Amino acid sequence: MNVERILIDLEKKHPGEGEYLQAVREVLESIEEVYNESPHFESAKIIERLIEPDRILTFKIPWADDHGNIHVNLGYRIQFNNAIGPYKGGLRFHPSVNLSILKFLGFEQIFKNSLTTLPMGGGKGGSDFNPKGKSDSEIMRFCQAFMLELWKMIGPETDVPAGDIGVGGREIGFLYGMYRKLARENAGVLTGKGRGWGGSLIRPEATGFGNVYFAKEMLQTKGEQFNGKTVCVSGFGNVAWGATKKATELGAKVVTISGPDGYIYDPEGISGEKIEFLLELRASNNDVVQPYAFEFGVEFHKDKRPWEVKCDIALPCATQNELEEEDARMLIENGCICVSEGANMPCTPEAVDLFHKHKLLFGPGKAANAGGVSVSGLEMTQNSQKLNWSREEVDAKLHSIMKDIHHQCVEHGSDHSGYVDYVKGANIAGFLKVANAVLDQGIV
Ligand code: NDP
Ligand code: 2IT
Repeated sequence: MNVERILIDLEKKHPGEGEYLQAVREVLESIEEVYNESPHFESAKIIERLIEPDRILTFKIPWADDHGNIHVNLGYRIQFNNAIGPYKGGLRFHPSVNLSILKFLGFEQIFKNSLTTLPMGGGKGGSDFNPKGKSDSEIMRFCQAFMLELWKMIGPETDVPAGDIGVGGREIGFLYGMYRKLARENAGVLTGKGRGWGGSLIRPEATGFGNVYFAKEMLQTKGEQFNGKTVCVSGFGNVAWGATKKATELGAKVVTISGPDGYIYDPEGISGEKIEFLLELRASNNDVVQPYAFEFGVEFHKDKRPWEVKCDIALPCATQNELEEEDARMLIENGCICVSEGANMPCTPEAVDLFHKHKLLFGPGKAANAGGVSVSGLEMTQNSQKLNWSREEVDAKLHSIMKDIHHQCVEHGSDHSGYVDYVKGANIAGFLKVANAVLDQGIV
């Protein structure tokens, strides 16, 4: 495999799709050696078959706001690869959504889902709809209009969407209601459902909990633990909330959260009712964290990122490319020992290089945030069995999956000095399972 040639060809076909090309480059660079050791991968054109999605559906979504004004948004579903199970991955509603971002997320999802040990392929979807400032009834009408197109593409054994940025329990409810009406069936076609209608306990917490479980495994390799550590978290959504809750439970002090408006610094630690306040902030649809500073009388740093705050552990949980080289440098200078990605691709390649150079424990999103989709997989199992598992049962399974993912990374990412490159380990382990499935199933 010639990585540069593949990327040049890919860029010619998809000019300007920066995030997608960035994600493909990272995977190709990690797997190059393993790939070249097995000539049958090359002869079966495995890479060419994995880097293009199976298909992309794009559609328009006309909807009316509360004043009767009509808006038209774009909707997408990318079915990337289903060699190991039904297409599976979230829906993102955010004004920045475009094909490049959804293709990067869908591509990552293939390998992430492969690492979970569960039978799930990779997909992603969403819309450039901006939920900010919308009323509940506007969100409902938009979700219904979105599903009016999407339902033809999905099914419990075909493609199972879930949440992502801007899509949480409320949106999944509106989407599911419309699917049920159109398809005339109750099926596990979406995950992240409400507890009373097919949802799994722990799903809302799963990504954040899983991220902390993964970081805990990384810390253990150095004889370290969360207890007594200072943690910086970015974002204030579903993932940031779960990570803050679990890190605090394990005895750490989470001192920051952030939003598009800046970050708050709470030296006493974000715990108890303060953690639940995050949910109120998110549900307010205003996308600002500053109200936390008013509510609890702490510092707010406008238009800044939390990475300048001294911490032992950093958990970026907001969005892609939110932690750059300069931020990485500040974290290292301040003595940070571990960075675990709750968001998808929050650290730029330059930041990741710096973490590796300084031998930090660095957990890439496709391993460290796989807890969310893992519990989605467990929700699918419960739906198929028509059973509900207890909180303890789901949490124990999540914990064991995160340990397994960590183990796979160590197996494929350790060098002769014992340092673990978790990026390499996750990419190789995730890739091998999918590539072998594609090989086994012939040219389709
Ligand atoms: P949410 O919508 O619950 O929260 C995301 C929040 O982060 C939004 O409030 C958003 O605000 C904010 N945000 C966006 N950009 C920035 C920024 N630059 N700095 C600070 N805050 C920002 O989404 P989730 O918590 O579900 O998702 C967060 C990340 O985790 C995403 O990368 C997602 O792909 C990833 N993830 C999510 C999983 C899940 O199960 N939900 C599973 C695995 C990964 P605004 O809208 O104004 O930009
Ligand atoms: O990025 C992700 O893994 C998610 N947004 C969760 C996907 C899912 O299907 O639960």
